[in-house]
Amino acid sequence: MADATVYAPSSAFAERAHVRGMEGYRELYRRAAEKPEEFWGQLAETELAWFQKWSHVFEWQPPFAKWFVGGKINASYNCLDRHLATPRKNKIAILWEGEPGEKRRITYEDLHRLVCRFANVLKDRGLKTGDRAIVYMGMVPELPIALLACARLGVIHSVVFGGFSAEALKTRIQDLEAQAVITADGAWRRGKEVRLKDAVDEALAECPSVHDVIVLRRTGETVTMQSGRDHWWHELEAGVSDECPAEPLDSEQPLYVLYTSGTTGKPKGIVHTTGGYLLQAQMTMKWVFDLREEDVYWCAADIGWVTGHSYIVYGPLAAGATTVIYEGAPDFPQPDRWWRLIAENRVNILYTSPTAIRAFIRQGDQWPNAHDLSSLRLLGSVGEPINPAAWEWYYKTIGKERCPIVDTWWQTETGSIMIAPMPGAVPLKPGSGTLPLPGVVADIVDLDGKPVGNNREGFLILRRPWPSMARTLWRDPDRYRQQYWERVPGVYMTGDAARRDDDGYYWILGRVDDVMNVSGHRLSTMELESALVRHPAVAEAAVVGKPHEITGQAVACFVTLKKGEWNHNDLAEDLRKWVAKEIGSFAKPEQIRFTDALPKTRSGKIMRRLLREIVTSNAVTGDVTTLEDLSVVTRLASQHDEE
Ligand code: 7RM
Repeated sequence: MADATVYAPSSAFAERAHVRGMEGYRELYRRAAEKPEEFWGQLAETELAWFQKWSHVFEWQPPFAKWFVGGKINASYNCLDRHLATPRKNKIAILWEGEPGEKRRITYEDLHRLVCRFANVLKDRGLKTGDRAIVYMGMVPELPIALLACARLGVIHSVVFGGFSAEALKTRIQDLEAQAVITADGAWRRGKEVRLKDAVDEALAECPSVHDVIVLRRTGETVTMQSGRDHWWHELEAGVSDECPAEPLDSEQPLYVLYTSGTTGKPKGIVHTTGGYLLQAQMTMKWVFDLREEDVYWCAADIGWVTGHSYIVYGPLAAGATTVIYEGAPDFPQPDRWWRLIAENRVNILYTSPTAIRAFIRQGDQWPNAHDLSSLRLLGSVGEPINPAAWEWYYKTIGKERCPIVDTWWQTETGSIMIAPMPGAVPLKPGSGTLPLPGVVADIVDLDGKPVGNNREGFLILRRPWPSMARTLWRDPDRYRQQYWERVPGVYMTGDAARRDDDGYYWILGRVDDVMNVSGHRLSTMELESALVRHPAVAEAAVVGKPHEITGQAVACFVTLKKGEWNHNDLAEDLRKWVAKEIGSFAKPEQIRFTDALPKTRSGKIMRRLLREIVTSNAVTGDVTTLEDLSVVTRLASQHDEE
């Protein structure tokens, strides 16, 4: 992998970039490494607006960090108010398109007014600093409006992705002991209504902490409203003022809690605070997306995931960008919806996931090819390692070989991008997140915490605390310590396996539990999957280890195919040989199963844990609340019975 093709920044791109050439990158990196407090302190001063300056930049009682201690700040103020005194006042902040086709263009001034009004609604319901509000909505402008209104008052928000079930919603409301739920009657997805309010009603049967439910009318379908508890957004908003001053909050005031699945059934409530989070979200917008004032920027994630928090809402708005939000499915009404949206709005930056890219590849090039994508100048990838075939397709078919691809490695816990190229500075290698950003001190270690050096696989760790790091797990500091900081004392354990090449580039191999050992050979699921999807018949593949008497583990593959007529028996044999050829005969799959879909989380990550259970015991026992479509698992398990 180390000698993969290298794509240096074009001179046209580099000339206009914020950070130019490797010298530009190295200089920033060196300054952050040598004097981190000075580096971040200076940026906080010049890049953010504070009500009161901090007394010191950083306090570290491992593993608990504080940034900009004593400083007073407000995230909503930084995303809105401070832009109103500049030419950004009339710039489009949110460019929204509903799935049925409605368009809304909301300027910074409009957004400020809408946020103030909704903050007044929250105030009228008695919500105050430190209270918790669950936000369970589709991708409508009122979702970021709700977040920014909470942030204005210091109400801690927790977005629950609109695709989660009532059960998953309930456990999150209970864990957070939320006082309020902000929701909608429903959301549009592939032409059908997702019945959000029904799910809220079901969840709330066992959530005594909730005293208010605020319901946006989006789909207009009938819902039940419980009197005293449930209120329509538009009715509460009717009488309120357009003015609502932003509260000067402590820099360490929790901004949000976002639940993410861990290794146990109980989701972890990742806590992010205000000053440090906002600073690093905003800085990475500039460094990684090379954001320019005139850009139309589109992060196509859902705001229910951390990517949406940092790179649809807080990062872009703090940086004064135009951020695109699309409500619905990528293939509705046709598989060219995204490409149409890019062409019509002259989108300059597109940030999406490998899983979305592979789905587009499967649909065929005719869909993007029918549209003018020449406005694009930068592409981004996030969520999982991007396999070279998907990278090449994204680069050629979408970027027309003009646009750098920034492969961004980070986690819910890190709050912002940690490893990614600065596109005007760092040459790309497909499949690598390249180099750590300023302030990020990464390394690869063995189980004893000893650095493994270059070209060896090991655990990816981060040695130094950074401003946007998670501060703790909601009401569970012990689990926070154990999970991330104890396996190798004093360093942050990411849970990912990785390798660094001789150029210092990081290659993420996937979660630690996605790495298998076959006959003493370490094999990453990523390497195998990547080999499989290079085969012309394969659309997507998921690989897991299956316990094996002799080799320790054997390779089991789940494969979805491109459209066409295939003989499954011949193809399975063909794929076995293919893998043997691509990687080596030790990697030859023992089992290949064809399926019409893979079990994925709602953010598109393949749930290999479930596949492991299926190949091991043919039953699924663990937590499946993060799964998008449960029937996939049922079909896979019953398919085995027939064999
Ligand atoms: C942003 C996000 C985090 C996990 C992480 C990795 C994987 C994310 C990349 C990646 C390889 C990437 N947050 N991951 N980005 N692996 N290359 N560019 O996804 O908390 O939901 O997931 O996702 O395993 O630990 S997350």
